[in-house]
Amino acid sequence: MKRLANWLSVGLLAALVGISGPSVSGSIAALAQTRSAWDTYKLRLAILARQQGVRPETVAANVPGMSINQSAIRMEATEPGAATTSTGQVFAISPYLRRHVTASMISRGRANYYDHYNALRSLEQRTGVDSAVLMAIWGHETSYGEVTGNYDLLEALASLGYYGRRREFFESEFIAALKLIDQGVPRWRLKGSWAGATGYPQFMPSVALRLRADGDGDGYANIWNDELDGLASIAMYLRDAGWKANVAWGVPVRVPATLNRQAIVSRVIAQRCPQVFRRHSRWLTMREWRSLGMVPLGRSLPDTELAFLLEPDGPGSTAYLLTANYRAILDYNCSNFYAMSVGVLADAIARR
Ligand SMILES: [Ca+2]
Repeated sequence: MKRLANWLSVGLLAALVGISGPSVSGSIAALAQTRSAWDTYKLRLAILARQQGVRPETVAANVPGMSINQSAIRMEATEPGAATTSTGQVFAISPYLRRHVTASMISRGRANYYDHYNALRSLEQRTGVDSAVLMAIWGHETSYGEVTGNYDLLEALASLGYYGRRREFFESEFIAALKLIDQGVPRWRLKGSWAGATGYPQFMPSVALRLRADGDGDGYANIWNDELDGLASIAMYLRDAGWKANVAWGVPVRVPATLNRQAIVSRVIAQRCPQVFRRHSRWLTMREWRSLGMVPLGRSLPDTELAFLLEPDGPGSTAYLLTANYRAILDYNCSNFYAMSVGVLADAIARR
């Protein structure tokens, strides 16, 4: 307590009363000489938080006592960035599917699906989002609520901001986490992955602030231990990402040997994770795909529906025509393997 009071008296006070500008820079500089760099960084976070409207009580109760989380920093340091994996090499999807669409994932997904069947139906009516896909995302993100992460979110995010490789991103997520506390979420509940994804949907704090939803109608959007709230929040995310009601995420297709792949190359360069989108063909209607000789296997899509081709393992292996809803799943986690695996698991869960 003495340490906290001391800390507050020196620097955090400036943040609490909302001072900014040269006087604060001066106090940071003074702190840097007398205190650890971590203490100085916490002062920076406190000031940023106050500037962005976090309540002073929230800052005072949560920021000064934070410890650095070396484990989160190690994880971030060894994480291959999405951009650096862009080698053009095609990895086979089947081993990934074998790991992620296991018999256990399917049977536990089905059990959850039928446990919540009525609630999921009504959620589907309200949002238009396929509830088997919600279940499959919940399964992929947390193994149906079993693994939601034990990192203290504030400490993990602050440590990653301190480490600095993606400082701006982690600082804004740190402040969003403080805002969740402002909204009444207890600090102890803010646990998650080393990178700051939290709760059943594994939302980053800024996404939790914006999109968490109340699925069971009790007035609270508790994504941490209410399954229906978690599922409803995933539905909100997908709807926000452009989900179209009553359209399948995609269909497996047989590709004719005559297909001219050069003629269907997409010329759009995606802003976000271009190496993922580079593998998608351009959009054509299902009628156009059929006229090129594509044969949907199993269910189909309406003639007027737009779809693009993905051959995850290259020509000659299983191919898929994928819709806007596949893109919504990609928005959740920008990896073709992830989105394919969610789709395949969803189909297995819903199969009667
Ligand atoms: Ca609720």
